[in-house]
Amino acid sequence: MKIGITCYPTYGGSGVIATELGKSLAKRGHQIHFISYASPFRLSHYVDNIFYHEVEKATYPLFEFNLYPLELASKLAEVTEYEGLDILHMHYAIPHATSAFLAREIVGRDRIKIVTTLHGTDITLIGLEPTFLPLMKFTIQQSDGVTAVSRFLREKTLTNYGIDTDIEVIPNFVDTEVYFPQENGSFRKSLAKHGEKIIVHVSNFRPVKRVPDVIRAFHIIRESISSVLVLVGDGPDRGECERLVRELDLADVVKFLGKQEALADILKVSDIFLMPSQSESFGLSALEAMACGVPAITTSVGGLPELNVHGSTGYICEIGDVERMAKYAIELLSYPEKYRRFSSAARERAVEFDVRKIVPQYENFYERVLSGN
Ligand code: GMT
Repeated sequence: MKIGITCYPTYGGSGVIATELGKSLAKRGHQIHFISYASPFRLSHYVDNIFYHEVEKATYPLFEFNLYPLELASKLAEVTEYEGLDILHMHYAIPHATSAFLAREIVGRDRIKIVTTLHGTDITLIGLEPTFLPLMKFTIQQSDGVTAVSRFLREKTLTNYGIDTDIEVIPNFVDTEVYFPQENGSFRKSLAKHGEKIIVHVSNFRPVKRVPDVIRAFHIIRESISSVLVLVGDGPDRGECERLVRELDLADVVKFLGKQEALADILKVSDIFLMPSQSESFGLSALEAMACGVPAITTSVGGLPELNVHGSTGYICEIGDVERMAKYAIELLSYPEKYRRFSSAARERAVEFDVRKIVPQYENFYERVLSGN
């Protein structure tokens, strides 16, 4: 099949999933065309069967507003026409699937099928804005196929928008041959010079991630366990987090690494993964940590309980309960045998979401959409 993929090309879970999906589909013989305003950050080297089409910005001086959805629609129509695409797979309903709808009107409804994958904040935040509500509902209903990354997100979509569209749940995935448990003494030493335990968090530091809770939980953990905190990613809350670290006198034991390509290497030497989100449709970075054998301590929101099994692969807590997060981390780090059990259970659970198991679900879904079933 010839598939066009549009996603946010930036450092976030949906862009990772869209790009890794494209790379895996290309390896399986499909022709993949990425269409966006920038090349996806995970598309860092040449891959056979993959092409990238950059959306051109309108330069007309009168246009002092963002025309990206229209520019994207034109590019989608052009690539569909000239590359002979079968499917446009849009990640995020707004604006990507809305642009694809326009492109399908341009080329003709029988010419192309639209698959829309819902990732989370499109449904739980953006789509609920009164401005976008009718557009979100329309875009979902106009898609030829809709997938969601968790059962939570499917139910949320059906409830929030009062629609009866069939929504297929295809969970996020990880390459467990890239993310796997591996001791690396020298790298671990560069993060924890005195052999401390490594607590890790990965996110885009948006308020929904509640990163200050990670720091507050670590502040308690550190009173009982010799440990360091590694924070990966960047975003609007980073400044507040840096101030909180200084306020709690933790600057010597907290590392802000910013956005990191070598995420797998960092997770492989980590001991506990913390994800205290307010909302999380799936929690891709928790899956990546678990694949490295790192038990996850997360909140019980959204799709997280569909991934993280309480008392087996880690623990789940209520939002804001930093004391309980710390208590669970201290418990795991105090009993090596228990830790080993949780670590191997986390790895086993992650293997259920391996890319080689999940990508065929997308292929099967594409076939059904193309055949009209
Ligand atoms: O908030 C983020 O983590 C970024 C956002 C995105 O657009 O990548 O993540 C969403 O999509 C990911 C991939 O499907 C999910 O793993 C995240 O749980 C989801 N974020 C939220 O629902 C807050």
